[in-house]
Amino acid sequence: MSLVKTINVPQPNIGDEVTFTLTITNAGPDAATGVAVQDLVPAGFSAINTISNSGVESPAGTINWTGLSVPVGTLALTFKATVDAPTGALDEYKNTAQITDSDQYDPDSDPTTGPGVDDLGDNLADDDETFVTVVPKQADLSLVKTASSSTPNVGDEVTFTLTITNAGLMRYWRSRTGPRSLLVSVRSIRSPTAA
Ligand SMILES: [Ca+2]
Ligand SMILES: [Ca+2]
Ligand SMILES: [Ca+2]
Repeated sequence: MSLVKTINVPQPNIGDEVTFTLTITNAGPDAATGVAVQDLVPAGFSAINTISNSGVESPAGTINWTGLSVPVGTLALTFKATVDAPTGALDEYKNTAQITDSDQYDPDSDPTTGPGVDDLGDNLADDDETFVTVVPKQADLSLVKTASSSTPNVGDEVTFTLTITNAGLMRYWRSRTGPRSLLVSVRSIRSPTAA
């Protein structure tokens, strides 16, 4: 058996609810029974809900499924969680999951040992362990306004420039004209009202 974890939105926004899917593949030849899967949801997510296949969250952030039957083919487990703002903690968006039990022998992985241990000591990747790291979108926007003259005369034409800078890693998708900066010019030739 093997396990792959995916997320429905690879680059969600902070505050989004996302759906994780754990796909167990049983390459046969027999159906697998007594299968258990554990998912460690990191600190960058909260409000875990809608856990499929009678999975239980206990303690907080750890989801366990037990007693699963996996026919030859695949079985998908899903749950939802909310993406929290980053705190800078190590691997706060790295989701790890593994198969932790099965009644049947697996020729290339061991459900009793998890990430960090080479199952079977064979120097081969362990296909019963999986992780997905989520990269939330960030757009660090700032705004600066400048005028073409700070001491214009009445009747002069002055150009104001608003510069929006995105110092974040991500393009700000509401900007239609450019990924890094956006220039907006406003012209004003009004005289001051009478004092
Ligand atoms: Ca395997
Ligand atoms: Ca393993
Ligand atoms: Ca191995």
